[in-house]
Amino acid sequence: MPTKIILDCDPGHDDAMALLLAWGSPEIELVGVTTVGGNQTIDKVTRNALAVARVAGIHGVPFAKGAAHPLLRPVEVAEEIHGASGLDGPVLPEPDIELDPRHAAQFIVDTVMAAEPGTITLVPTGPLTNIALAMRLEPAIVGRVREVVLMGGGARVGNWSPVAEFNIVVDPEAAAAVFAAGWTVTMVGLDLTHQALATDEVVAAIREIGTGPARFAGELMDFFTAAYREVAGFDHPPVHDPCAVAYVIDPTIVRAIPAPIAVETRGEHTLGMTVVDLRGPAPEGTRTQVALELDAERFWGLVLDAIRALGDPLVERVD
Ligand code: PIR
Ligand code: CA
Repeated sequence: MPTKIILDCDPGHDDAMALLLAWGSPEIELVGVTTVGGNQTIDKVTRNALAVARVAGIHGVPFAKGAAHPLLRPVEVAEEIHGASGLDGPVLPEPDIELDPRHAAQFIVDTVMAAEPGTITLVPTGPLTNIALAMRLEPAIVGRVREVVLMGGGARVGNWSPVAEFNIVVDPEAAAAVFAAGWTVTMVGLDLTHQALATDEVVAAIREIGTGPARFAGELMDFFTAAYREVAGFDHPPVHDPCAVAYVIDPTIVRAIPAPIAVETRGEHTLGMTVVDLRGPAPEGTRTQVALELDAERFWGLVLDAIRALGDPLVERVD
């Protein structure tokens, strides 16, 4: 039985890769895609999500637009990494599917409450605004979700500040609520995702597949590589978001350990820091865990298999 997930994302180059991985993997049933303002404004990331859906041939999956703003703070986007569109690089096709009329938070509530308890995994790869709003709309989702596997934070590393990661720091109040809710949360943060580097060999192997989605992913990685080099001085960019999807597909490619995790919402220098207590056996009943090590070879194997499985949707269309 494939694992049912809702991917809550802000595409975003690596979010787009997460979508390709989720749709191309038989271990995953994508029951919905929700968007959240993050890497770019909500209208841009939503448009990008629909464009990726067209490239990947995603059909029969509801897409719902979510929060434009963090819970309390002003909008902050990552334009220098993802460009003016939020998904600079490839030409984006016009979307060919309609958005679900519901707000993402309502969609999450409806979907989780209608499903068998313990069957839906939430996979947030952007700021946690929609998830926090869904918890407020219907607190019972906390007891019904199977688990939350999120890309965000870092135990020992930041990117948007010395100690904070973008997804957490742009909406720290939302993140604090999600980590404290009491459901099982796996933090797939920078400690892990900085091991998922799109090396030249990886990008060449993606291109080699030769299909539309493969070319699209190659162009995404070219832009992302140049941006990460320029902005962060990385030789090869970390492709964060598909790591969370990969953990759902096969948790054995990740080493994760239970640890209490708190989100700093008041620090002068530490706002948005994920404070992970690694001092030693986690207290009984700890429901949060931190991902620390990735089997990068198997990870990229999953990504390549998924892209291969997508085929060439825009070519195969017969209408
Ligand atoms: C990546 C992101 C934001 C800023 C930078 N510098 C790099 C986005 C990615 O989409 C990912 O979800 C997360 N936020 C990594 O911080
Ligand atoms: Ca993201």
